[in-house]
Amino acid sequence: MNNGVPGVSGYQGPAGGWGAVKAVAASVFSQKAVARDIIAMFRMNQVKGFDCPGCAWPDPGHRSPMELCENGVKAVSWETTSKKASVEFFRQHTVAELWQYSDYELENSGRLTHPMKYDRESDTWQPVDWQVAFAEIGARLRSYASAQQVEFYTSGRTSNEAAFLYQLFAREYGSSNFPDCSNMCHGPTSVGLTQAIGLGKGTVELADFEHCELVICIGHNPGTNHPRMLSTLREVAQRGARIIAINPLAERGLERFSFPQSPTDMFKGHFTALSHDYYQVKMGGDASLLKGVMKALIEMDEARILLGQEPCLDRAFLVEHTHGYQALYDDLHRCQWADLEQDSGLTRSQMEDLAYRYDKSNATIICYGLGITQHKNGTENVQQLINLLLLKGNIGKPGAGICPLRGHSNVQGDRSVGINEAASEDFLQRLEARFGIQVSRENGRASVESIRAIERGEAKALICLGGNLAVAMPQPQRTFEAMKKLDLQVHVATKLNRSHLLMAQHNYLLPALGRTERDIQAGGIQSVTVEDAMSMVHASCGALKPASRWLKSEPAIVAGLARATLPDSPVNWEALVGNYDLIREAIADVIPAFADYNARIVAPGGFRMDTPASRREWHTSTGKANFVVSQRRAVEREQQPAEALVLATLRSHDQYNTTIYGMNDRYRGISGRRDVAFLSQQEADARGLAEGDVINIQALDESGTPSVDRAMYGLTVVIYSMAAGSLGAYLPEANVLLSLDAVDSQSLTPAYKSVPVVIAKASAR
Ligand SMILES: Nc1nc2c(c(=O)[nH]1)N[C@H]1C(S)=C(S)[C@@H](COP(=O)(O)OP(=O)(O)OC[C@H]3O[C@@H](n4cnc5c(=O)[nH]c(N)nc54)[C@H](O)[C@@H]3O)O[C@H]1N2
Ligand SMILES: Nc1nc2c(c(=O)[nH]1)N[C@H]1C(S)=C(S)[C@@H](COP(=O)(O)OP(=O)(O)OC[C@H]3O[C@@H](n4cnc5c(=O)[nH]c(N)nc54)[C@H](O)[C@@H]3O)O[C@H]1N2
Ligand SMILES: [Mo]
Repeated sequence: MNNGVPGVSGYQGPAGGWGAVKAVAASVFSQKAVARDIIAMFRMNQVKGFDCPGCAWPDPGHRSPMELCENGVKAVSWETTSKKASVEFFRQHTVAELWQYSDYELENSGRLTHPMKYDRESDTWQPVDWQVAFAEIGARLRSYASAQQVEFYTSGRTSNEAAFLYQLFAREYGSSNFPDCSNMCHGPTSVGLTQAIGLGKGTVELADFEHCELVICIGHNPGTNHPRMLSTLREVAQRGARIIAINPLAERGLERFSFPQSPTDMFKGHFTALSHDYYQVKMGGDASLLKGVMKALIEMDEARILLGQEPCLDRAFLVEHTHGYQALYDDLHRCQWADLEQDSGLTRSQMEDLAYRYDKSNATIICYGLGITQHKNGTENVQQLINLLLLKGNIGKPGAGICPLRGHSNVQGDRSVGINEAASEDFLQRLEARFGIQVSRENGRASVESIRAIERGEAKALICLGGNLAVAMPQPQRTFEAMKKLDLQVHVATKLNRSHLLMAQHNYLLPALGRTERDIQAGGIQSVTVEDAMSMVHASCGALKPASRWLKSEPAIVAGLARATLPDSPVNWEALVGNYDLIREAIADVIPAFADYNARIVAPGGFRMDTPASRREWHTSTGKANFVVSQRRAVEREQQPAEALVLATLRSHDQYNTTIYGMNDRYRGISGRRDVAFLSQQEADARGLAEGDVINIQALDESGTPSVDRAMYGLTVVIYSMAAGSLGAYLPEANVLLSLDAVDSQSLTPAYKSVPVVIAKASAR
């Protein structure tokens, strides 16, 4: 609705459609990337091209002539931009000046072109020779009392080859600290699925979507974050299978979709209705909702048995393949409907409807994202999804299974090749044997622990292979201050961001080739490999001329750092970087799942990593798939005052994590601004608020007391179709409301989607 509030107009169209085409053109135009982009787009996600840096959704086997999507184009045009953050640019702007730029302006200054070193006296970044930078960083790294004082961060765009070399370097040096962006999104997936089914990844492949009868989309927003998934959902819907969405917000990408590559959709205004049922669960209410659905399913099962009808549960599967059913049954029996209703914000009859729909399907896929994982009970949430699937034997059969929607395009691959702060003994032994080195057996630190160690002064140095760690973490008030205490900070990056402006004693900014760019080493042109969210590993080969002749590839930068830090290293870093086939051979030697790596990536589409749970092989403590009982009621509502809301931090349609492409959020009807808070009509009415009113938000501490420090001022209320009890605001701006101590107790993933807050109308200004 348009209430005359500037930039808030609502959105009536389907996802995709002409809006997507217009946004594509605008993005390419604003980055002045036209000619280069056209070639790049055609190569993206085509058999011989490069992998789209946008998201981890897999490529269809049957490729459309141009497998691209709006947000993939934004990611590519943002990388292939002709804008440059050149030596001249840095000469003209002090770091203090750059700090005043918005996150959008920082990245919009363009590609980094030259290795830089911070000069404190002039407060500027100054060019430095690569070899000098390597030698100085190496000398500093050798100067620390313990290698465990150094943190090695990875952001998930890094290829398997770069990530493998990176962890090899860090481990040979003596560190096991691998904070990783997966700690911030799918930590609960790695931990929860491993305990439950013995595989920390999804079990489905793309072909399963051709056979499923029901897809449940819970806690993810594919229209923005995995737009190519909409074509898959469209096919599912057109084939007559059902799609159920569970999300506090009405997200357009889950409701209806007009396929930009279908002439009928585009010219006749057709769209496909995607979800058939939409359940607006309260933020943080999923575990209770899922318990309610399971309770209803079991009650229905018992009634059917009494009536001599076909039961709901797959008993043969339960007996042969699962462990812990009785404990789950007892727990569900004890649960009170009133509690489940209060915590989930849905009625008993809605949960029963869901159970009924679920029961009718013979093959169900559950897709989920950060709405499930980024909570204090994220791991338990993931396990409730598995419980639900197990009850009807929905794992390890065609058209069924669990499908976590991973984040960065290679976040899953980075984990597979050894970015792991608690690596297995088997892996470490093989690594030692292969390279003739010795590595630490100490468990290292994940992201939140790294920041805390930096804050305490225990960690002295931070190396970042990509990303924007300081901005991506909760509570910048603490994180930013911590970073400035470091002795050494090294950022390997393509674009300037705020993490690069938090000055330690010694700072280096090393520019890397992007995925679209040609990578030529001693052995000729190189390709890298990545693993998508469905465990398919495939090659990616950049074709474009690099943004500057000073750029180095990530593997070359890692090898340069390693050689300078470890002059006596027995690893032949130079040979590995000269020919990435040799890196892949080494990966195959160390990790059996990568056997015949080089041969297998030649096949069109690559190969699938082994996923034992998909064939009902359970590598768990019990040898079976484990039911896990969720122990807590909804996230801490009891301790909080009645007027508290649960805030989730949201991505707009125009951003990639901390990279802000533009100020619009088209599918939520917002244009030209980001200073908004989404609220339901019901909560607004209860507080006497109307759309356009300006509010302040205060986070609540554990005891329910409003925090003075964790507060945000002057946000404009947008009335949105969303669950009561919930509030939405954009990341990273709303990170000031988060706490570095509010994390999932098992995986330590920050609770970015459940911050207890109170709101108040701002006094007239
Ligand atoms: N264009 C684009 N693509 C991206 C990214 C990007 O920023 N931009 N980021 C990439 C990365 S790193 C990741 S991890 C993925 C993230 O992809 P998603 O998992 O889709 O992440 P989010 O956009 O944070 O939002 C998740 C959804 O969860 C809902 N939600 C919030 N709280 C709850 C809750 O308590 N319960 C339920 N059921 N739902 C809830 C929100 O309304 C929102 O629709 O996308 C990747 N792809
Ligand atoms: N409040 C809140 N905070 C969140 C989240 C949330 O939902 N809510 N989500 C979290 C999630 S899921 C994630 S994954 C993290 C993201 O955390 P990060 O991965 O650390 O952050 P990004 O914003 O993806 O990183 C962007 C930077 O990566 C660099 N870059 C881009 N491409 C390349 C490349 O090819 N090579 C190299 N070396 N560098 C490159 C550029 O310099 C760019 O500035 O944020 C987390 N933060
Ligand atoms: Mo992520």
